[in-house]
Amino acid sequence: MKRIFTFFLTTIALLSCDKDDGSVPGTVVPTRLLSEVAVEDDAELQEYLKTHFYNYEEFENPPAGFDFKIVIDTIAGDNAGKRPLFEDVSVEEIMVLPSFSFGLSDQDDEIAHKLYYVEVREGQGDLPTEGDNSILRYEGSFLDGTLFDASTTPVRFYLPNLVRGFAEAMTKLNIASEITENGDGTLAFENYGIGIVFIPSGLGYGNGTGPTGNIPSYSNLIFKLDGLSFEESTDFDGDGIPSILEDLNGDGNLNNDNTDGEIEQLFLPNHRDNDDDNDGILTRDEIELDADGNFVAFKDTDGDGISDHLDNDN
Ligand SMILES: [Ca+2]
Ligand SMILES: [Ca+2]
Ligand SMILES: [Ca+2]
Ligand SMILES: [Ca+2]
Repeated sequence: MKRIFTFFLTTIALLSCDKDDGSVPGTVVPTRLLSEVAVEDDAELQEYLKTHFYNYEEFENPPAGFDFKIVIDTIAGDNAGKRPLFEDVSVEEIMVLPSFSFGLSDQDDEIAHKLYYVEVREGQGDLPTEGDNSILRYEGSFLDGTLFDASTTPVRFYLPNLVRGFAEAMTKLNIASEITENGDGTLAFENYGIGIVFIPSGLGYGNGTGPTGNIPSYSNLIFKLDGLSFEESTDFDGDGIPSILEDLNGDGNLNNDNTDGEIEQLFLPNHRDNDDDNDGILTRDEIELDADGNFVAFKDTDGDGISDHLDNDN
């Protein structure tokens, strides 16, 4: 069970649609204690944030023709007086269970991780949830500035398929206030959110090496993000329940809610499962939907406090 789980998580942790076919297989390194790695990662991230700045002056007073791209540089020389990123970041603490997230079977304690992010420009549209399809542009690099992945054209990602730090950052970025068609099939986005996130390895690929094997184990990652649009109430498994409502424990991680995990032989958390309690009745036939098939309410026919679609004896 655990092995399938780990394999699956690794497989779905894809970030890029356009894989580099010349990728080299990842180098296997001995697994380490996440409790130790997390402390080292946070020290490294804090050091980085205290010694680097972004082009905040350009974002505050955009010069003519400014492209609204984030540029990071070290605080030194002519830039000695710049404001460090450390003063700009917001912090979110996220718990990670190493046995679950990375298949580290000997590590069953949740480890606190800090995600650092800056909303460089606030979007004027709505906010996606952790369960939505997000339309975005991104650029991923290591702390030394080396680029490892990017998409300069809009891509659509189902957030639960992504590494946790990336997905969580997207839920901080309001999308565009207006989206128009350019007439050539491409879209123009007005007033979208622009941000940057600094991800410790435990909210990234951990001991893994990324979808194309080009990320060294235990790498801290930086992503520059444009939050362009999202699909509200995305229902990934088509069972009538928006994915975000399948996050039963409400921790923002949709992959750790699996009602029938004990009987099911496959890794199918509820947001990927169209028969959540494995009772042979499809979830969409155990909930209340309107005439258009949109979610209305859960049902509890036998009044035991468990919704029918999660109740395998009802
Ligand atoms: Ca669903
Ligand atoms: Ca959850
Ligand atoms: Ca489901
Ligand atoms: Ca049922």
